[in-house]
Amino acid sequence: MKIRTQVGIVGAGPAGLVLSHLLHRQGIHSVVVEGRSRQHCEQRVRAGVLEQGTVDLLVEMGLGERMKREGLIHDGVEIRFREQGHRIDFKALTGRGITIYAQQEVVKDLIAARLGAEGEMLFEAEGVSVHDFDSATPKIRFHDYGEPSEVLCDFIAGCDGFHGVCRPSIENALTIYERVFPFAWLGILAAAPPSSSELIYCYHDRGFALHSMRTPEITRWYLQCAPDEDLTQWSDERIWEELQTRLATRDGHRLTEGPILQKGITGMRSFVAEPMQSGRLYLAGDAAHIVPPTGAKGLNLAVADVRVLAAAFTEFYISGNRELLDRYSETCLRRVWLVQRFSLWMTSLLHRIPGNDRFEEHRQLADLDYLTSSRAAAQTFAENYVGLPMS
Ligand code: RFL
Ligand code: PHB
Repeated sequence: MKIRTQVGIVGAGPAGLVLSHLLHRQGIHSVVVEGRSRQHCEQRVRAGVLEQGTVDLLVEMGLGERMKREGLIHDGVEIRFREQGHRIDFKALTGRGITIYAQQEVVKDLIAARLGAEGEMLFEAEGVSVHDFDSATPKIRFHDYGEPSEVLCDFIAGCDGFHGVCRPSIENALTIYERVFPFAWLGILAAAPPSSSELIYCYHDRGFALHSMRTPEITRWYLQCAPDEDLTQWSDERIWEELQTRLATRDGHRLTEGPILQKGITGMRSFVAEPMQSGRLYLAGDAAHIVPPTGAKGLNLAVADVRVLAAAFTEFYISGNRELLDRYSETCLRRVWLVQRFSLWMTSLLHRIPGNDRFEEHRQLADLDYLTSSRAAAQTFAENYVGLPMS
């Protein structure tokens, strides 16, 4: 099988799907090649926090209907430490808020929209590889249910996440900046209503904890743990006990518990590949950069990349002008590093860092004290959390 398209996209995560749909709306043809099944892509439990800019773009793309109905709008978050909560009021500080809507729901909406527009998506592609991106006809090769197949394109968008094949294919052209953290997150989904109307980021002697949610019936929780934590050692009872301990408040308020539906461990890493392009191959989203999840930025950053990339492809196909394409990496990396900075700051503010001495702990508590008592500090935090403007 041979397919000809304008933009060949590897990966049907948020980056690949948003790009494909943005291009479609500009009359640019694309084909998405995805290694996993549609069902797998639609059920992967990951992000939950959408910045206002991400929501606005999805609405503009005609994808807002279910998100507006089912998404939960939050005007602030709580920062909890020393058993006391402090609210940061995003609305008052920035005029903006965040929306809680699960990543897999965004992916479901995007796949439905692509299918509705007769978009070509090839799921369960095996042995995907990318070729000839230094020539005018790059190719994506794979096996489609056993049949050797090829997508011939003008450009390739590598939207295949951190473990994909696109970034390694241009490894020699890249400089890698990386930091791996000596802790991880144990995340659960529980059939229990939220214990508070907003997210709670909590610093505790025993480690970081986070209260989040998906719907009025489903909560999402995270606990700082060791990177090599053995999940089998974490019974449901132990998880709830640990959450109750770390999130305890002076007034004795208890969290609402419920059956645990899903458990997983997420490693923590900061990673940037520079530049985000080589020849006619462009990297976007987790394929190019990873942030630790503390700032809730990964998906939002992936969407910001492909917004820039779609505009650059549009400019090229309208006028033949490659200026925006040539500047793609430079344009994206400015935001990438600003978001790296914020995610790293939030991570080091809220986690127990192995090896830290008492001095460092006091400094961390002073940082938290300042954040929750100074309007200027809270405003800086809020401005970054709700999302920096798209420049
Ligand atoms: P994805 O979502 O990883 O999609 C990549 C797609 O490429 C496919 N693929 C391949 N296809 C073909 N051939 C190959 N060789 C391939 N290799 C991979 C994969 O199957 C997949 O379908 O990358 P993308 O699109 O760049 O999107 C990035 C986001 O998924 C990620 O940044 C976020 O989930 C990060 N993240 C969060 N981001 C937020 O903005 N807000 C949050 O609240 C938030 N919370 C989180 C998170 C990530 C987490 N984990 C599990 C890492 C919470 C967690 C726990
Ligand atoms: C989530 O709801 O999954 C979530 C919320 C906030 C974060 C990370 C993940 O910082």
